[in-house]
Amino acid sequence: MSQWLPEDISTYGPDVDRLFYLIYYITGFACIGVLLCMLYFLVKYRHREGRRAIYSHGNNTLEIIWTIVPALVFVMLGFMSRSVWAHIRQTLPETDIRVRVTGKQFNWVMQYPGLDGVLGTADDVKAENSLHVPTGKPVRVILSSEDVIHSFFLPNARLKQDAVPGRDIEVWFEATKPGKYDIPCAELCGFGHGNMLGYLTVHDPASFKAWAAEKKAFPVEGGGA
Ligand SMILES: [Cu+2]
Repeated sequence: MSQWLPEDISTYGPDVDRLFYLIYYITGFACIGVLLCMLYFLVKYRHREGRRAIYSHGNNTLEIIWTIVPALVFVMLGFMSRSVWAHIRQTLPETDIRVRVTGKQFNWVMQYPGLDGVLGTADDVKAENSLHVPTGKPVRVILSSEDVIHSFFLPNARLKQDAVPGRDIEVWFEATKPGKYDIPCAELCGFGHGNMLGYLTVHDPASFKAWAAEKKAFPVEGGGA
C-alpha cells in the first residue's frame, strides 16, 4: 500500500499510515467527482446559439445531502483518529531510554544520560545531529528549542513535533528495524534551515549496547562505570 511514503520503522506507523491513506482516498475520490461534475456541466451548459440561460434558486435536497455526507465523514474520521492519537500522544510508555533533543539555529543537539542513567547530570553525553536508539524499546524524546520554533521530524518513525523555546515536550516512538534514517527540521526556522539534517541510527539491541558502552552513555551491564 505505501508506495510513496517513506519506509515505516515504528510500531505505531501502520496506524498512522492507515489513517493517512483512508483520508487520501476519500479526498481523492471527492476531487475526481468534483472535476467530473465540472467537466459535465461545462459541456452540458456550454454556449449554444438561440438558447437562453435560466435562473435557478438552488436545490434544498442537494444542499442538505452535500452538507450531511461530508459532516458524517468528518465525524467518522474524528472517531477513527482519536484512538490513534491517544495511543501516540496521550500515553507515554515507561522506558529507560530517554534522550533530550534540543533544536537550535541550525542543528539538533542530542543529550544522552551517562552511566548513571539519569538525564541532566554531569556525565551526560552530548552529540550533534545524531540520535541512536535500539529496536524493540520505546524511546522517550524530551524536545525543546534554544531559539526559534523548529520541528523535529522522524519521517520513518511517523513522528513529528514542534520544538518550542521554554517548553519541554515529550514524545516517544519504538523502532522496529535497524538502519540509518533522516532527521530533518520540518519548520522553516531561518537561513540555515535546509542544513538541519540529522540522522537517526537504529541499532539492534547488541549493537546498541556496544555503541552505548563506547560512548559511556546509558548504564550498560558489565561495562563502563
Ligand atoms: Cu528548520
